[in-house]
Amino acid sequence: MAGNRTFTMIKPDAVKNGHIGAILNDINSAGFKIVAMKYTKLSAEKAGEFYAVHKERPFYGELVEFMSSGPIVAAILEKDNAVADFRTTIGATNPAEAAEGTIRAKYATSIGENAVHGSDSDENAKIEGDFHFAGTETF
Ligand code: FUP
Repeated sequence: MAGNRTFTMIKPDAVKNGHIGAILNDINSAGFKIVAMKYTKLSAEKAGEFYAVHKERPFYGELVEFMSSGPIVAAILEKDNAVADFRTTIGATNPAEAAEGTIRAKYATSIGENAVHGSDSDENAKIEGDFHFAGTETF
């Protein structure tokens, strides 16, 4: 059965470009409830740990540098079928391929600086949410 929680980050590009409010509004309009949220900044070490699965990929160094370059908004979201529905809401990794109206189509600038993260499985949603939030910060 599909789980009802996913994890997201509003990435440094979208924060810097002033899109936090618009993106949170899109998230709420798509039917997601925010059950945890914080405005924070990842150290290079923490960003490297978060994206360790991509360690061997050619873009890993740039990805870690970018994700630790400025503040982010991290959040846990709740909705039926959260992981799949949120990936539909954000659109394809490459904003040039993201469907019209999706968050990445509207706010992302490139495949590397693509405005938002969305977990790709229920298992990773749990791991990623636990990476950023204590149980006492989740409601
Ligand atoms: P997604 O699940 O859509 O976030 O995409 P991936 O897990 O494939 O990639 C994670 C992050 O790596 C992307 F958000 C941006 C970065 N990336 C690149 O910089 N270049 C690529 O070719 C692919 C991904």
